[in-house]
Amino acid sequence: NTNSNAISKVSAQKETAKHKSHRLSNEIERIVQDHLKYDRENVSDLWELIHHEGEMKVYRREVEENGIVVDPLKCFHTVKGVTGREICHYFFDPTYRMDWETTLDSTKVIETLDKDNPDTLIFFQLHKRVWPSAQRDSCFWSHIRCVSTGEEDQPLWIVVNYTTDHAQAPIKSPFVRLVANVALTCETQIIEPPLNPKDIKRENLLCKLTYVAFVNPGGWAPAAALRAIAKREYPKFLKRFTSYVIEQTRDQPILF
Ligand code: H13
Repeated sequence: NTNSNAISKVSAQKETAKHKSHRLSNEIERIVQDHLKYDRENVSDLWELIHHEGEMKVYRREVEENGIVVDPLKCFHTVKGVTGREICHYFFDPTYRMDWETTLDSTKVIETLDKDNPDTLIFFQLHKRVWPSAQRDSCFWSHIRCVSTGEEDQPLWIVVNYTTDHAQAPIKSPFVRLVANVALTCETQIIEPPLNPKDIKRENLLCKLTYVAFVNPGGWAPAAALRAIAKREYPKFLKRFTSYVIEQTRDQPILF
């Protein structure tokens, strides 16, 4: 299967770390480092808790730019029985996208930046018209990465989705282009670690997930409706997506 092939390639690269650079390398580096630096920080009192359900907390700041709602969103969640790598894998890989996404009409990979190291894909997506006003589309690079921390610790896994232009995805009316900077960061914790790491079971896994989204609707849309949609859809996405990953990995060997 081409997909698991791509995954093993991404992980193999984590050992050698000899990546070819390409036209987006510098931008990706800068955006990924920004997310690694800030996303896991706790929220200040400028953030409003808009949804709290079990371990899930969804915060937002109400921000408008020229009358357009661009509310930053930040979510913390804890998921049992899965690793950060597994969560990031299911979020990044297009094979599974339509299984858990409920806000898309379609998704398409229009470029793989480095075929020897498929850690960066360019997506073109058509969003469902849950958006009031015109239908939205998006074109973004999506990058997955494993970041080593201390010797003892499990590595962090991160996926960043960031709007980009592409010749194969021109902006065509009546569609309005969404502009986004989204990151999913995951940290695996081993609870009550058995003496032998080989004995780690899914019940010993806890994954700390942070999801940050800066989305500009790209054109005017009614503020109240947009905020109501965001309040409903982000928690729904987090629940559905994390349940999906738990379901998919349940009887699979643990992917660290
Ligand atoms: O992150 C999510 N999905 C990604 C994979 O399909 C794509 C996403 C992205 C969105 C827009 C542009 C580029 C990338 O990262 C899950 C998204 C859940 C969305 C819930 C809908 C909320 C509507 C909020 C409206 C605010 C303007």
